[in-house]
Amino acid sequence: MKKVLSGIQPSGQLTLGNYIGAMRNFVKLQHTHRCFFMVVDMHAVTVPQEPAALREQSEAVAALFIAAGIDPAKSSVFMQSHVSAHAELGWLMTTLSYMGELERMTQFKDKSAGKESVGTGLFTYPALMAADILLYNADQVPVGDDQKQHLELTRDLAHRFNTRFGELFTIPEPYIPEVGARIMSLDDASKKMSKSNPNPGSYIALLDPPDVIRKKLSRAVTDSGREVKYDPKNKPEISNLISIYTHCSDISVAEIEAKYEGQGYGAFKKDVAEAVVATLEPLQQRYRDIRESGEIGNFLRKGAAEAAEAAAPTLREAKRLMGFLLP
Ligand code: ATP
Ligand code: LTN
Repeated sequence: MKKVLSGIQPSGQLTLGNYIGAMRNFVKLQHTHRCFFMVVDMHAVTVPQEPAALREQSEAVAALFIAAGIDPAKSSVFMQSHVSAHAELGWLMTTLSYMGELERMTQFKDKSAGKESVGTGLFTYPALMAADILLYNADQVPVGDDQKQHLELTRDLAHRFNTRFGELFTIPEPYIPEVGARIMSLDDASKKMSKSNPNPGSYIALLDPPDVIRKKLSRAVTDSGREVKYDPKNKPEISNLISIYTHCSDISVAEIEAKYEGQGYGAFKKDVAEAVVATLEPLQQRYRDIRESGEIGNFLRKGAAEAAEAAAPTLREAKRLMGFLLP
């Protein structure tokens, strides 16, 4: 069975962008692949996190994985920090990566722009991400468009290791949705929707109550004109809402365009909001049930044990090939 691994940072409230760009595919792939899904807490601390908030968000993200439809009996769901092999192989990958290639990473450039001091963890972040993926010899990595560059680097590091020390790592492929790989911010369609945006009006959080969702979508910025047409270049705001709509309904992009022909934006925006509410309400109910059940700790322990078992032989072999004396 081919393998899948992905991770989401507990760096804030998960958004509709995380759901459409990544989590939905997690759920889909678990039927055909051996899957590992992590809450990447060690990545989250590459920017400052308040400890109590980090703890709460970590549990919330784990519960949202399950609420979104990931079956912990089928897939391993775990905290990155519970499997120490990530930190260890992460260090080995750091030693294989070059300053120049890490400096080119756009996520690093965006997150460090204008900051007076930038943590070194933010810089070496992609090496840890490479370790996450390579430890399990993942074939496919479901992510949003913004992670493509990190995946390229992972492939380069895997190839570098294999040629320098001996064949070990599978070269992973990104698995990116065709529409919705980059859900944009509701207040500015030139930026991706992001959970760490300080303006909550810029994103739909998966746990936003229905009225908040309606309000945020009614205030979403729209392009001038009144044609509901999927044209990301010339109509980025409306195209973003169309992507959201098609993902939260069974209506195709072409059908949406036909449905609102000659009608302007008003009715369209209302329907988008209702589709989002209908998609998120059952997920929110499952989320509450899971949090109340007190079971999260149990499935995270089980997931970590499975992951540790799968990761251990790869880490050991990587060390052996690099020339470490094995205990
Ligand atoms: P942060 O803002 O804290 O950097 P984020 O919202 O970008 O976080 P991540 O934890 O970095 O979220 O991403 C988790 C997954 O969700 C990744 O696969 C990422 O590509 C995907 N993703 C994040 N934002 C979007 C988006 N706006 N559209 C589509 N996919 C997204
Ligand atoms: N860098 C990713 C999160 C992440 C990840 C991973 C995704 C960490 N490790 C391994 C896929 C596979 C992000 O910022 N979205």
